[in-house]
Amino acid sequence: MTDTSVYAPSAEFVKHAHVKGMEGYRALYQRSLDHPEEFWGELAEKELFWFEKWSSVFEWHPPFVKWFAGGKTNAAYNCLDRHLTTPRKNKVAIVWEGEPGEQRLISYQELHRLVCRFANVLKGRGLKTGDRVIIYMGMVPELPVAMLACARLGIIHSVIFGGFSAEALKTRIQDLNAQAVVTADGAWRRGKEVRLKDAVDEALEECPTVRDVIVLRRTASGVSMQPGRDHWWHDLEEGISEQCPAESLSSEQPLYVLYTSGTTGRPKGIVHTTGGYLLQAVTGMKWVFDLRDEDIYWCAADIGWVTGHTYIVYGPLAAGATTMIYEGAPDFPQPDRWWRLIEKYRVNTLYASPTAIRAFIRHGDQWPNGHDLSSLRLLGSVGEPINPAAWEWYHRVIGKERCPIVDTWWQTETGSTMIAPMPGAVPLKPGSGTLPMPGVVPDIVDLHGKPVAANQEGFLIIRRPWPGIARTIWGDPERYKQQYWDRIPGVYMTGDAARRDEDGYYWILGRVDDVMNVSGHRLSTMELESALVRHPAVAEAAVVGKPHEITGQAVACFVTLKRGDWNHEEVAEDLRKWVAKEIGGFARPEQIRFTDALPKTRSGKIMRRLLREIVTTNAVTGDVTTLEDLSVVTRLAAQHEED
Ligand code: 7RM
Repeated sequence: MTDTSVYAPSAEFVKHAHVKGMEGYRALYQRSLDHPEEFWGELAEKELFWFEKWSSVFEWHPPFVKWFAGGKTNAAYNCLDRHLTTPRKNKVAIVWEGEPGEQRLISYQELHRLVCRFANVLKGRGLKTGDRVIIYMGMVPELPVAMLACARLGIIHSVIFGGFSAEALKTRIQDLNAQAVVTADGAWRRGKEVRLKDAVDEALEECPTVRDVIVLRRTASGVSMQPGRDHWWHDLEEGISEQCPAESLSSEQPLYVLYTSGTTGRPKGIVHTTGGYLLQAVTGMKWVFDLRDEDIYWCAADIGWVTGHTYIVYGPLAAGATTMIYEGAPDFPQPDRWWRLIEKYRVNTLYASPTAIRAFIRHGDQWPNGHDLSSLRLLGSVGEPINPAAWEWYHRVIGKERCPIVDTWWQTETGSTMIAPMPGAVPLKPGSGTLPMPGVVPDIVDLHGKPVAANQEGFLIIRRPWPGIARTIWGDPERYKQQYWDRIPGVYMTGDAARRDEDGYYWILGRVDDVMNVSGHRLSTMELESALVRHPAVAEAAVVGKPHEITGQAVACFVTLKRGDWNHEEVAEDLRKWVAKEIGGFARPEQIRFTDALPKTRSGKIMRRLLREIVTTNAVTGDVTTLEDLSVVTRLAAQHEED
């Protein structure tokens, strides 16, 4: 799978970069390992505002860690107030475009005003430091306003992606015993309304701890309001004070809880705290996104998952950036919406997922080619391994072979990017997240924790705690310990398989349970999927292992074809030959299933666990609350019965 092509940063890019050349990267990295306290301590002083200085940089009592203990700070103060004494006060903080086409440009000063007003609304409902507020909204500016208002008061927020069902919402509210819900009447998605308030009403039938529901009017389509419990956002803001000092909070004050799927059916509430999280978020803006003050920076993720938290809200705002938010679907009203946005706002940095990129490949090059994308200077990828074909397309068609692509490996639990290139320093290899970020000490080990040789596959672990690491799982520290720290004692288990090449570059092979063994050959689903999508007829593919009497596992493929008139039997036969040619006869798929969509999480990850269940038992059990479109699974299962 190693692509031998290497893309060194251009002289032009290096000239303006924050970190220049490999010497620049190596010096930073080495210092972060040799003198971690000085390294992070100096950065914390330089990059963040503190009401009171910390007494220790970190305290490590495995598996629990504290960063900047004794220090007092506030995430909202860092994202807003401190910019108001600088020329950034009139800079655009948020560029927003609604799906129907409205535009808002919100300056730092204005965002500060909006956050103070809403923080006073929360205070007025009796909410205080340590309380939990659920935020269930679409991608409107009031979503970050609500997050920052909570942060201002030390209220722990939990953003639930607006596409989640009432059922998923309910279990999360219950897990947190939340006191309030902030929502909207609805959200726009592909020209249709997502009825958010209806889902809240349904969820709250079994959530006795929720006293207040605050409802933003977005779609004005009419919702039911329960007297005493439900309030319109604009009513509560009437006559409200615009003064609201930021609370001086412990560096270790929980900032938010974000739910993520685990291997069991029960989602995990990942807890992030304030000082360390924010420090790594803000430093990554320079190191990975090479942020300049004049940039229009766009992370096209949803705020409902960690990429949006760190790289739409906290990182960019703490860094004083202009962060763009687009409310709706990428293909609405036409598949060129993203390219239109880039042209219109002269976007400089685009950070997106491979799954989005593959969807655009499927729509065809005419959509991006119809727009001026020359403002772009940096591209990013996150969420899953990017297959070489998608990398190449992104580089050529979107970046015009001019923009470095930062492939960033990280997790909800890590808080910010962990393995990622500094684009003015580290030569790129398509498909590799390249090298570790400062303070990050990864390794690749076998089941007993023993490091494996170069190019050998193994478990990706992290040896030392870093500032932004999740501190625990909400209400379940024991699960945190077992899940991440006990399997190989004393190290953080990422759950990913990877290998490190002779240059020290990391290649992520996918989740550990996505690695198959066919006739004693280790095969990664990624490797197979990558081979399949190189075939001219294939748009997207997911591969899972199907239990097999003789070979242990057999390769089962779910394939989405590009538009066209295909003879499925012929294509299937062709694909078998193709895979045999690309990888080897042993990898030849036993089963190929065509489908017009793959089951995905809301953040765009293919849910191979479900596909595995389909090929194994023909039924789907376990947690499906993170699925984007449940009907996809039902259709696949039904199709199986027909076979
Ligand atoms: C940021 C995010 C985490 C899992 C992780 C990996 C996979 C994420 C990459 C990647 C290869 C990447 N958080 N993953 N980024 N694999 N290359 N650049 O996605 O908690 O939702 O997912 O995603 O398997 O463990 S997450």
